[in-house]
Amino acid sequence: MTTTPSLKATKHSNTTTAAPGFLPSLLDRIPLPRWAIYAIFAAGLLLILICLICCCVKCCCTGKKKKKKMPDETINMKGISGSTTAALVQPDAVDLEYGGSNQQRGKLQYSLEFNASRSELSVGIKEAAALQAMDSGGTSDPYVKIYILPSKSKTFETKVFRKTLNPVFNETFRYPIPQKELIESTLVMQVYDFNRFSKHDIIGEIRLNLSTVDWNHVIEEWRDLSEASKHEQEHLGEICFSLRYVPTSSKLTVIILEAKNLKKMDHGGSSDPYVKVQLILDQKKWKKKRTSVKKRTLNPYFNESFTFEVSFEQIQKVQLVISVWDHDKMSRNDAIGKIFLGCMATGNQLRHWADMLSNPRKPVAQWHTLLSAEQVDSTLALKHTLKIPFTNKIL
Ligand SMILES: *[C@@H]1O[C@H](CO)[C@@H](O)[C@H](O)[C@H]1NC(C)=O
Ligand SMILES: *[C@@H]1O[C@H](CO)[C@@H](O)[C@H](O)[C@H]1NC(C)=O
Ligand SMILES: *[C@@H]1O[C@H](CO)[C@@H](O)[C@H](O)[C@H]1NC(C)=O
Ligand SMILES: *[C@@H]1O[C@H](CO)[C@@H](O)[C@H](O)[C@H]1NC(C)=O
Ligand SMILES: [Ca+2]
Ligand SMILES: [Ca+2]
Repeated sequence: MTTTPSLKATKHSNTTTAAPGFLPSLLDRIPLPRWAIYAIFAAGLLLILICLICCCVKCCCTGKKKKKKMPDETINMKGISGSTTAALVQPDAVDLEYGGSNQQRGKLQYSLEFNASRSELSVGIKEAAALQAMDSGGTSDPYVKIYILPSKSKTFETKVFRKTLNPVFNETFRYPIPQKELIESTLVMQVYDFNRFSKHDIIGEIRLNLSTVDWNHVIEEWRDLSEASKHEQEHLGEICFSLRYVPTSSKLTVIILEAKNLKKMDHGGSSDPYVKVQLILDQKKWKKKRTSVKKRTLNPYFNESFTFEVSFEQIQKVQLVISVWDHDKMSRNDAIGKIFLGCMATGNQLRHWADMLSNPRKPVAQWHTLLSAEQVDSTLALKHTLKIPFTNKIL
């Protein structure tokens, strides 16, 4: 222990004595004692050493940080682009706080254009972002329903996007409407969450007073979804049925399973429902069958099966119309609600039809929300009248 300082001291003295004449003469001219100069020199070296160490440590640390950060960033990017929603689903502390403090429904980007010479309104449903999660997995299966009030005659639906909160719909719908009527109308765009085995949940909606829109320009904008107004949604009920198509035997089988929450049509606060299954081919009523009547219930269970002969060529053109009616002994039967399926259908109805076609021989069951009979009839009529301009556009 005691030997080491003496050794150091001798080494020091050796180096100083061995130094050439120039350095000592320089040191002599500095008005400080030698030991002080050495101390300053040593301190300088130490400072440089500390700086070097610091730099090394900093480099290593930021390197590690960068490596750690990279995956985070890629996850965030994926979440934003919407290709993987898993990142958004992770119950992050920040997300939970955000969701809890204000109920974010999300926002929708749409476009509006009115062609006065054609008397045609084009509604573009572009995309939605940061939609509220409605399913247990922390996602939704969004689609958009579009209609115009007060006529409420034509309802369009976009395709359903599975398990995403940022769907890119990119669909355009055209309404033939005179300008006079247009400026007295309200456009309603509602975002729903699709559920195969239960009622579809509304995420939010946008109502646009079309009298306040500047029609000289094409409008394209984002807007936050607001809560759907309950009073105006006429609830007609839901129906569940399964579809099965066997191409080899040309057999289309429709099983009417059940309906629920049907609208009350009778004075007693109930209805006597039955279901009509109808096929339309080349705009003509082609085939028709119906279930038995279930007395005084709003949630009837049918489980009745109907089979039709439909060739593979006909299945591409046929339209299946399912309607629920209230039976009345004393007066005319009233339609409660209606929907149609086929290659010209949209939204959930088209999805069900496509599922049936892509799963030959397998029964595919799905719930559907009933629409008003007038609405469906006019949509069917509209499809026919618009068929020619649509094909022209594609060509
Ligand atoms: C409106 O439609 C007509 C007829 O199809 C077309 O010639 C015209 O370019 C359209 N106008 C606008 C502003 O898109
Ligand atoms: C949206 O549709 C248009 C026309 O079909 C197409 O040109 C465009 O690439 C689509 N955009 C996206 C983001 O899919
Ligand atoms: C739409 O806006 C106009 C002008 O602000 C107003 O007179 C009209 O009542 C509004 N219509 C609806 C349905 O809110
Ligand atoms: C529905 O009908 C089918 C065929 O008639 C029968 O096999 C099935 O058990 C019925 N299901 C229920 C739940 O009643
Ligand atoms: Ca869902
Ligand atoms: Ca009745």
